[in-house]
Amino acid sequence: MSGLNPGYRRHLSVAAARHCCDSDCGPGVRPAAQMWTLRRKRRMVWRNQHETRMSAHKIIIDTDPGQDDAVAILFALACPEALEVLALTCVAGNVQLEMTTRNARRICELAGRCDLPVHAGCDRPIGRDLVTAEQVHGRSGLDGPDLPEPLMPVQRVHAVDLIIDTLHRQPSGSVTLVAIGPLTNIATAFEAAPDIIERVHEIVLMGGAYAAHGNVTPVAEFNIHVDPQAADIVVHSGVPLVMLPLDVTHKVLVTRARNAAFRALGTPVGRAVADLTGFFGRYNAERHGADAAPLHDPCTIGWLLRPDLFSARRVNVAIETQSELTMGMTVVDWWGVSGHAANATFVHDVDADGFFAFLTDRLARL
Ligand SMILES: [Ca+2]
Repeated sequence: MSGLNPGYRRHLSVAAARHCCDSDCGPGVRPAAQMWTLRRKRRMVWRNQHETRMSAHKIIIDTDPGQDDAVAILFALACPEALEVLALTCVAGNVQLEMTTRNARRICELAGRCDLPVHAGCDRPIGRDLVTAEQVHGRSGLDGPDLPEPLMPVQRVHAVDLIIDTLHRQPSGSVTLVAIGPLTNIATAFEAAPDIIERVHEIVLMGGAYAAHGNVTPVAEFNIHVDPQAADIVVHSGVPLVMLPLDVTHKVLVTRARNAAFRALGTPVGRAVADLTGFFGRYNAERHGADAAPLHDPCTIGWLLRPDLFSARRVNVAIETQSELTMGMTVVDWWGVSGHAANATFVHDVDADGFFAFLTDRLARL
């Protein structure tokens, strides 16, 4: 326990002091009548969707929204027959935790899912200062569309506790963790309750790079670079792992035609996704001179729903945690020269046209 994330350790001591309960009256405390309405709405949505969710794959999305996180969340929520999103657990990454938690709720409300539990998690990496990416995502982390302030509450339960409790409560092997931010929450949960590791069905994460090189340093991808210690804990945990690195996400490019297809849906969600991906595109145009931006995080949901669109290879992946020069580099043993057993399914190629056709079709449902 001594190696736990300092923010989560502080949460544990505060929670113990006040005998924290599990009610959802967290930071956004609401009047009783408003809470009753929210709870009633939640029950109604649950009843409406219960039938279709019976056979759906249970997932928790651990996220730091982020425009591409937002599209990933919408993508998942558009497919309730295949994916049952149990909760969104937020982590500091693209922007500070307060903003990622705010943005997650804005996206839920855009999708008409104010019933979905949103939990705030770790506000800093395990062993390093937080690095954010406002230069990519804007000051809010979700610049682009004009989305209102969220009304739905943040759940009182810490995201790490939610992950632990869910994995204890659900049948072993039935819950997949979709990680589209730094791995701080998940690694902290693994450190606090190692017995949950064997209960995870698998982790599907966006992160890392091999032949694509880095996007925040010459060799490191952002999610891994922000918390390399967390990534190291996860890749060495023995949990079944699927990685969607820059090698594949840099092939999933939002061209003008693909952006126009989102807008042509003619729905609030379609317009918002066009605005989100358009903002992302402007950064890439200014920084890299590219006319199309990669859509990183939705690749995880695409993999879960349509693995036939992707190509992958079983490899050993290790994380650089010592050298400042190469901190957060994913060292991928592509040719099996290390003698170490494979610990990850490394996704490296995609049918991008098929991916965008599928994504756009599903977003039309919201
Ligand atoms: Ca993200």
